[in-house]
Formats: sequence, structure tokens, C-alpha cells
Amino acid sequence: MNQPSSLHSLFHTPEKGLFISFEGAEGSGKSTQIQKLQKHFESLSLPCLLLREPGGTSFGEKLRAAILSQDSKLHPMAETFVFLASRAQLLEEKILPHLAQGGVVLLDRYIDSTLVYQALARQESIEKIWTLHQFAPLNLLPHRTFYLDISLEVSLERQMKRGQNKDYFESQSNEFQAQLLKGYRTLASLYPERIKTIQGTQSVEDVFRDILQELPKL
Ligand code: Z5A
Repeated sequence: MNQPSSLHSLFHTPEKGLFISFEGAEGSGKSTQIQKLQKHFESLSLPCLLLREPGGTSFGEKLRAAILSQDSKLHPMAETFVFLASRAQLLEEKILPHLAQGGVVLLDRYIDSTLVYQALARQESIEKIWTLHQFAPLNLLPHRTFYLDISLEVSLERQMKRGQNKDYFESQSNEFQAQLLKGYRTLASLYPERIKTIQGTQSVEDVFRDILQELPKL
């Protein structure tokens, strides 16, 4: 089950620009680090677009609101197609045009979230998810993916501190959340060239230092 997909050769990275995605459990610090990285690129006068999934387009934000407010269980394939629809539109409307102009795209969650949340965390094969991504524009991989690794305890503690109403994914069991972390670690070991694991339990500044060290060259 946990093999790098044979479909991987059908995927490509952008020829121009820099495409970076961030992954991790709830509260892993993605938004915090993405904002710091955006400032870093802007200080270098590089046009930098910060986006999130699901969302980032007007259609995607409607899908985001729909899935996060869902109050009964969805079939994993129903979840998957919501994320794919949001992703296809985001690529077409925002990501591809910005990269074509040589810009930097920083994306909060991407394909790896689907591989983990909709497959690995449910002990399902990732092959089906790769298969669904093999057609353009979905067959685009980031140049670099940062996985911010935290423990289940830290994730739950940060969620609790925030104290908002729980959304569809935050309401999943602790067991599911533990499987997510396991899934991310499996994925990072399958694709070590692209996915760099960063210790997300360090201070904000130390996490950022580690990210800067693993940035690909533009
Ligand atoms: N989902 C999916 O199932 N399949 C898919 O394909 C996609 C998504 C694309 C979107 O959630 C949900 O959709 C997601 C998976 C699912 N659900 N979950 N879980 P979202 O966008 O609403 O939530 P999120 O992506 O998990 O983001 P988040 O909770 O806002 O976490 P974050 O951005 O990684 O963390 P943060 O906001 O930067 O930090 C969280 C808190 O920790 C905050 O108070 C910070 O001040 C604090 N923090 C951050 N860094 C540190 C350090 N280093 N030390 C101490 N405290 C820190």
C-alpha cells in the first residue's frame, strides 16, 4: 500500500516561478510560517501569492464553507471531489498564471492533504488519489513541500487554545487525528526529495530558520 505511485512520472513541476506548499496537522503552524515566508520573498522584491485550500477563488471559498460546515459524515470520495474541484479552479485561475509570470506561490495545503486525509488516515491506498490527479491542471507538483511535524498532544493543545467551534475535520476522533500524523510521516518518507519535514514544535523563529535552509533556488 505504501509505495511511491507508479503514476508519478505523469506529474511535473512548473518550468517558471517557484511553487511551495505547506502541510501538517491542524495547528501545526502553516499559516504562521507562510506569512513569514511571504514577507521574506517580498523583501527580495519577488511577487508572492499566498493561497489556501480548499478556497482561494470565489468558487473554492463556497466549497470550503460547504465542507467545513458539514455536520454529518461524507463518503471519502465526496470529500475528495470537493477538494479536487476547488484545486482545479485554483490552479487555473490563480496558481498557473502567477507561476507563468515567474512569481512565487505559497499554498496552505495541496495534494498531500488529500493523500493523507482522504486515504492514508483511513488506511486506504494513495494510488486512487494519484490516479484522480493525473489530468491537467491537477498533475502539477510543487518544487518544495514543507511538512510541519507536531505531536497529537501539541495539535490538540493549539486547537483548544484557539477555542472556536469545531469544524467538520476538527470534529473527527483523536484516533483519526493520530492516523493523520502517521500518514504524513509515511508520505514524507515516500517522497523525501520534495517533502521536507520540519520540527513544528520548535519556536516560530527556529521553524522559520529551518524552512529558509530548505528553500529551493529560484
Ligand atoms: N483538507 C482535506 O481533508 N483534504 C484536502 O485535500 C485539503 C484539506 C486541501 C482545512 O482546514 C481542512 O480541510 C483541514 C484538512 C482538510 N482540516 N483540518 N484539520 P483549515 O484550513 O481550516 O485548517 P488548517 O489547515 O488545519 O489550519 P490551522 O488550524 O489554521 O493551522 P495552521 O495554519 O497549521 O497553524 P497556525 O494558524 O499558524 O497556528 C495555530 C496556532 O498555533 C496559533 O495560535 C499560532 O499562534 C500557534 N503557533 C504556530 N506556530 C507555533 C510555534 N512554533 N510554537 C507555538 N505556537 C505556535
